[in-house]
Amino acid sequence: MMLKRVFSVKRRRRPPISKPSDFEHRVHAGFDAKTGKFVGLPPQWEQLINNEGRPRPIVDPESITDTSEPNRITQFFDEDFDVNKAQNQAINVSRSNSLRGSFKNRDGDLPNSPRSPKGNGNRSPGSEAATDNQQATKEAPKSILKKRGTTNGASSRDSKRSQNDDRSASSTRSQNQEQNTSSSFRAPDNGARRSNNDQNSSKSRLMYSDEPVTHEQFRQALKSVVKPENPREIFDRFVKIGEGSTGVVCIATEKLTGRQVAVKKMDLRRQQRRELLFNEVVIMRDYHHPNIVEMYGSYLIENELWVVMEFLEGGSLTDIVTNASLSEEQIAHITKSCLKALAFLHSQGVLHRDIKSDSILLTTSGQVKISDFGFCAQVTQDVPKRRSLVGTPYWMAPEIIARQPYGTESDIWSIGVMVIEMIDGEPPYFNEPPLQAMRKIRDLNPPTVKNPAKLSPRLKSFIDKALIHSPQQRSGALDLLQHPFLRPYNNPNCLAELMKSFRHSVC
Ligand code: 3AM
Repeated sequence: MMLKRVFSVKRRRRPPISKPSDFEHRVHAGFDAKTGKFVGLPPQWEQLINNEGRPRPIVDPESITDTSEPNRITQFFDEDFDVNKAQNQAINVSRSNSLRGSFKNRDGDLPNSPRSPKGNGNRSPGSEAATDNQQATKEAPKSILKKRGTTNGASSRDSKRSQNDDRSASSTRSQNQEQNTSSSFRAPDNGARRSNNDQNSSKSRLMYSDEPVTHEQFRQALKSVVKPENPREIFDRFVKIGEGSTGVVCIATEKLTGRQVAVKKMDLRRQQRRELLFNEVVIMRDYHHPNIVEMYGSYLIENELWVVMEFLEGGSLTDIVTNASLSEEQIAHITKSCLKALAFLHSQGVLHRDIKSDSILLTTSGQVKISDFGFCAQVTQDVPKRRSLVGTPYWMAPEIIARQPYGTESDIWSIGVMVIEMIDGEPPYFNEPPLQAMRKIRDLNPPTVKNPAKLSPRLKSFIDKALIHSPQQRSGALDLLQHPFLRPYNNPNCLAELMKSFRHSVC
């Protein structure tokens, strides 16, 4: 009887679901029974599954760049773009972020670069590629540029993707407001910037590229921001000292001066999002601060981007936190140095997005500098928030994990986690798999150190201030620099003794 009633219930008609359309086969994953491992996974997934060694940063899996040829860079600019609507017209974060400035008008006018701290058109060190820029423009294939009348011209794939993308698009768009109708594929500028009027005009003529961008085209774009020389003629005695998330790092010697430098070599074809390579070059080129690692130049050697920078012989803070016990004075000195760099970057609208002990380098005298700018992003007045999931899981702020718009405060959370690292030797939830840890960061009360009783009230209060769950309530870098935990300590040499035992060793 019951059964009868059940079966007599009229079946609801399923809503019609169309077949998928316009999809791309970007990832082909499989399982290798012999090795017992997954193969073909995007690097960020692989990292989540095989979490061996130091955790690596992840970038929004929704905007993974396929590194096989041909590839697409969807550049997002439309003519008659209305800045006021920008917040609702989302596009791809990495692209907006990293290739911002990779497009210029034919007249050589700069579409963007709001972030040169000098703001006066001065060229900054490492930007000696102006003539090369012109060359790149000539060489860049015109096919990748498409003038676009309205936003409706976007492909359905783009509009679908854009639903999850970063609002920073509007930044890029507004920064790229141009008066010319023609455009060409070019690389970031030499540090000059447009006037505020130009940046804020609500109507603009912008550039758009929706064609596949090949490896070669991408190379050409990158070539136009690097120095034209062959670094092998300038440096020799390359010795590998480590491997980061984007490539290997070597020490080398400058032939002319004998000075030691660090060279980061990044294979363009092996990047989670190759567009982010522009960050390494452009951010370090444009921003100079005593607590930021100095870049001397960048070069393109076949398929590798080489970033040559000052060599910090003390190595990374990770080595120290995992092998030594730091005093509160030393913790304060390191934290203060990082906050000074962040206060500067944040004042320019730059978010680092991967603050952790691995990104902090030291000299043997105990100077502390932030490095690894490969994941940073820009916020502006027009686009005060970012949205992409970018960072290293254990250090990520809850708002990033919760996919809420975030700003400079997310770096402050990571500083709080890094302070815990300096006390406990590892970040909170480090024994959990990354996804589990991220869930806990998002859902639980802010983490604390393993043994809070060991801390001075001032240090405890500092951690509590940095690790406030709500980004609105969290202090900024400048405020935190005034915190009583940091104020009493003013001895820049407090690390010198400890650093004697920490020196880079070659691999
Ligand atoms: O693998 P470890 O931690 O020994 O500290 C960085 C890391 O070393 C080091 O290269 C490795 C991979 O990122 N490194 C990166 N940039 C550096 C620099 N400018 C550097 N070491 C010294 N100076």
